[in-house]
Formats: sequence, C-alpha cells, structure tokens
Amino acid sequence: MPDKPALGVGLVGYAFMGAAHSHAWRTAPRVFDLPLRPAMVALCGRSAAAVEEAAARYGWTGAETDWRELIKRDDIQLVDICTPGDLHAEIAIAALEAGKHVLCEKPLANTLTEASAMAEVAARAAAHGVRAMTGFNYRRVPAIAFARKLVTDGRVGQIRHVRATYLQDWLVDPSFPLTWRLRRERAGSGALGDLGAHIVDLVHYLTGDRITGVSAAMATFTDERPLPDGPGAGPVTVDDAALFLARLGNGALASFEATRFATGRKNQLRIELNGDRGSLVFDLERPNELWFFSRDDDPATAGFRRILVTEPDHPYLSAWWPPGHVLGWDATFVHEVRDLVCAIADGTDPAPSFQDGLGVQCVLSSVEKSAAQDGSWVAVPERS
Ligand code: SOE
Repeated sequence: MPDKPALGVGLVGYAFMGAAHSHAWRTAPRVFDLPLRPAMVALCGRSAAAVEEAAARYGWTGAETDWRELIKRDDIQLVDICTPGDLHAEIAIAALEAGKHVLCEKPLANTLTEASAMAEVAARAAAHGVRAMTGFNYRRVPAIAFARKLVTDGRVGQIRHVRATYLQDWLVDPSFPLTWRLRRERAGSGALGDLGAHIVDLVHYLTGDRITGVSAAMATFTDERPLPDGPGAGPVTVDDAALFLARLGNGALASFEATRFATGRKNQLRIELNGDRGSLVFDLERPNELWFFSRDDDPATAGFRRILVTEPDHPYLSAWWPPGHVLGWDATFVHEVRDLVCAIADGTDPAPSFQDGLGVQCVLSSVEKSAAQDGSWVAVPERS
C-alpha cells in the first residue's frame, strides 16, 4: 500500500455515527484494495478531552476542537460530517469551497433551503474534481445493491407497488430524555428525517424513479420529555412518527411508515417492490437475505425464494469471507467509504450525490406540508 497516494481524512463528530464512520475508514482499506490510501488524520469535536480520548480509541492520529481548523489543514483532503443536521450545511459548504471532498451523513440538511445551497456548491466543486456524497448507507447493503441489479436487469418488470417501513421503538418510554434528535432546531425533523429519509432514498435508488406526490400524517405522541442534563422537562419539537402515501413518476403507488414508537422493533427497515414480472422483499433484521418471486418460474413450483446474498458474484462480497459467512450493519459504511474513495480516484461523481440528497429533502418537505394540510396531496418539487 505505501506506493498509493494518501487521502487525508478529517471526521467531525464522534458519537454513534462518528464511531460507525471511524470503523469504516479503518476497515475499508483492509478489506478492499483501494486506489488511494485513506489516512485517518484527525477527529474533531468540541470537548478536547473527549475528542482526544475518542480519537485514540477509534484510531485517528490527531484531534481538533474546531472544524474550521480541520478544514484549513493541508494534510486533509476529505471531510466526513457526522454532526447533528444543524451543522451539515455550514461545514459541507465551507469544506467544498476549500477544495475538500465531503461525505455528509443523512439527511443532507435540516431544510430544503440548506440542501439546495449544498447541492449547488457541490455541483460547482465537481467541476474542479471535488466530490460530495450523501451518507445513505443502506444503498450499500449487498442485498439492496443486488435488488437494484435485478430491477435494472428487468427481472421485476414494471413496478406497480412499493411498501417501505422503517421502525424503531426507542421513544416508547416517556422518561427517555430530550436529546438533540428530538429538537427541531438541531435535527430538522424526527422520525421523518432520521428514518423516513433512508426509505425515501432507497425507493428512489431501487426503482430508479422519483416520488412526485405525497399525502401524509405525522404525530408527536409524547410532547414533553425530561431535560438530559438537569432538572425539569422541555417540549419535543419533532415528529415521533410519519406515515405517507406516494405516487412515483411511472405511476407506481407507494406507502411509507417511519416511527420511533413501534414497540419491539429495534431497527427494522423493510422494503417490498411488486412489479409485473416479479417481486422483491428486503428486511434489515435479516440483512444478508433477499426474497425474490419471479413470474418466469413454473407456476407449479413458483414461490418467494430466499437468496443468501453472500456469493462472490454478489455486490461487494468478493472482498469479504467465503459464501455463507454473513455481514452486518457496519459493513454498509465500509462499502460507502470504498465507493467514495474509488469515485475520487476515478474522477467520477459518487452516488448518492448531494443532488440525490436534495431530492430526498424535497420529499421530506412535501410530507411536512401535506401533514400540516390534513393529508391533502402535495406535489413534490423537482430538485433544482
Ligand atoms: C437513529 O435513529 C439511527 O441511528 C439513524 O440515525 C441511522 O441513520 C439509522 O441507520 C439507524 O438509526
């Protein structure tokens, strides 16, 4: 590896997502033969003691306490943003304008205005070879990438229905504290942006189509929670659940459900596509499996077949273990890093781009609009 050019990486944020991305930067060059050598230069966070401790534990060479200093460093060529959403736009725009490649966690931003500005700056940066990617990691589940291949190979045919749910239950307990994810000024929205964004992106990705209209309902079931650091309580200013119906450009109908109140569902993302030649089903609780029904099969023996997506011919798998030696959630981030590094080296735009992130944001904002109008249908603006 020493002969490969280095790609200095700086990562902002060291909580849950910062840890997942750190693991990916450490692991990707060990699993894949990457064209560039990622160097984990510095981890950035506001508290010096905490960020230094995290940097040492996650394998970063150094630490910074101000993201502006991180962006100024000559030994950093890529900035990875794992902060709450309220900082995405400011950091991403500054980094891209400083000529740094950017990987930004989803949802791309807290508002449509911010997302549009980010996509615009990313388009300008791309003209100078500077790349930007939105961190929709579930595109990189091998079974999902393989499902996309079956769709593009025509094995599903014309898609008529999409059913997408993303269910968690960590807010069922009313004593769960008012963390940043429950405050609109920090997170933008609740289950909608955190979970709904993933399934919207997956539907765009898997169908190759666009959501053109939505009819939505949203709810906040617990509107006040204990403050995380001190006595008293404060208002929850985001949704606990968001449900919506959608129309796709090619006429397909879709339903979406994103909630943090699905008791017993820890992190269940499920998606089903029904086409006129076949159907596909994926469930994140069984991440190595894809279910496929083909109308090309003999009707006497046809049925949903379980494909164990661990063969060397399946996406990403040839670099990992022998068939049947399954992968987990963390591998999606490893694949994300791999694809980003390859795109940078090839001089191509990585997907999902900031433009794709903006496309998701257009849907999220239309969902909020529809819910505020009692579920009336709202047309989703074309990303611009
Ligand atoms: C928390 O709800 C969360 O970690 C999301 O922020 C992630 O994007 C999702 O992958 C898992 O759940």
